[in-house]
Amino acid sequence: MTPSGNAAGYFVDRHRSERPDKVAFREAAGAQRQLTYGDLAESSDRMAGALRRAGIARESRAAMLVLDQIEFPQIFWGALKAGVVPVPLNTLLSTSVYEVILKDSRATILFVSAELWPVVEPAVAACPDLQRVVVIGGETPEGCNSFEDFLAGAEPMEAVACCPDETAFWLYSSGSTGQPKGVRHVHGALAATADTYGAQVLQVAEDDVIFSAAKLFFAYGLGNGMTFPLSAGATTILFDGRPTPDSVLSILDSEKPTLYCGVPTLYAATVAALETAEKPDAPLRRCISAGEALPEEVGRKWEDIWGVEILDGVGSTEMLHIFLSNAPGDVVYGTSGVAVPGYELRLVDENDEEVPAGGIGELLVRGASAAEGYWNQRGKSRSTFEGEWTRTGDKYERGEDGRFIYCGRTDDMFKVSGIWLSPFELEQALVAHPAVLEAAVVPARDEEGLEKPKAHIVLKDGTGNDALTADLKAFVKEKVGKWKYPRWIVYADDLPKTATGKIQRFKLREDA
Ligand code: 3SK
Repeated sequence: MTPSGNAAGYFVDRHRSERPDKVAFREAAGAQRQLTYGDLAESSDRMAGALRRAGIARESRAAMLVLDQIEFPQIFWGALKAGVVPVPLNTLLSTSVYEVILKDSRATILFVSAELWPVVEPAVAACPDLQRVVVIGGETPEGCNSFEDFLAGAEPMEAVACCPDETAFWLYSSGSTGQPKGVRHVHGALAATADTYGAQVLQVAEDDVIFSAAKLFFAYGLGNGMTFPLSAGATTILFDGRPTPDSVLSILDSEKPTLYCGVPTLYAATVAALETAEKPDAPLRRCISAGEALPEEVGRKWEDIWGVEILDGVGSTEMLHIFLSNAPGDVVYGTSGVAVPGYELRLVDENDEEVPAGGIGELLVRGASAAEGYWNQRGKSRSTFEGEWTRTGDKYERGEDGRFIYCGRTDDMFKVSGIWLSPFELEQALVAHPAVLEAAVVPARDEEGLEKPKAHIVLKDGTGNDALTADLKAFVKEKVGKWKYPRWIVYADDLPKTATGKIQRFKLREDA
């Protein structure tokens, strides 16, 4: 019997007797591999034994550059069982960033999907702490182990006893400004998100089939596709490819998920694709969105198409999952909703004074899933985790009805004619225009050196021209007020984004 402090007991081992033959993970898109709850309990025991046999010490880090495939949960839970700290990495980074992260984390073992080996291989040689590399699938490169060889003959190992406050795993957050930070999460944080957002907002049930377009390496995807379904005994669809409108529609069609977890850009692009593509027959009962605020229009259009509302929410890597969200049956598009049960929220001004209703302030959150801090970044830890409260770096307004309305990152806000302007408000107005797919607004200086809004636009079709520019300016003036309209509009094929879909406005600023 697994000791209760180790999260693997609740999420994995209890299913050994409760539902051993039920499918926990199924790979989409023809891969046809699956893992039952019984398989997961058994193979994660073997993974723990293999890590121990390989001399990977308790509390050392196991980097995971792993696609959404059935090996991911086996490694993650095997590591937790061994007391080793898995560090799932964003699969879309560059060699130089992997080198920074591998060195920073001092990982002693790296698990990597064969498809991703070429990009991390040059970094591996520069990381003296790495003792082993285990490659999943494909040809095993020289000096590495295959996944099968690494596990072969390993004695199953029971989950180590630990305290729920012990570090379980790290996630690297690059935020919207670049520098990666290792966010350290404890065992207890996993159940804290499953019991709050997972059980009370998403309301995952045993007969649900979940598909998260957000990958497992991202905190949002880790909850959606791993801990929430495992907490309920549900089934997750894993997809190792790039989520595009085509791939999402095809998975909705073939895998028939009941819960779909997307991000705004993908919802917007899928709504646009459905103007011509056929809508699949999928038994969706709930859709959620996070990563950035969902444009009102996109939420409405999706709901018109599917007859299912999107619960837009806000979370962070530091809080592990969503703490502010629209609730089922009580959705107001254009707002982020209210505190998720189990979390408390405050808005404060520059002097840390409480902001009165109607004012704009930085959002602070209190809840049991908060990280312990950043690895080796004491200054940033102290300025983010202030006792029980975590600073989010997001600016919000609280409406009369108590709902929170997103205004932008603290760093993205700027003043026009002395009045705070939320780039997000303008972006919302721009994407409501029928020609616009995406928009990002940043400050730029006019000929007098004063900051004014400049919009970067991705069109649904075609190219921009003067007539469209004039039309967009008039459209925004009409929607949000005369002084706020973008003085300049430039057209682009895409916008710079983090791997999780957040627009990197800092890259578009002229002082960038
Ligand atoms: O960006 C978000 O809204 C989010 C949600 C859940 C978990 C993690 C993140 C960053």
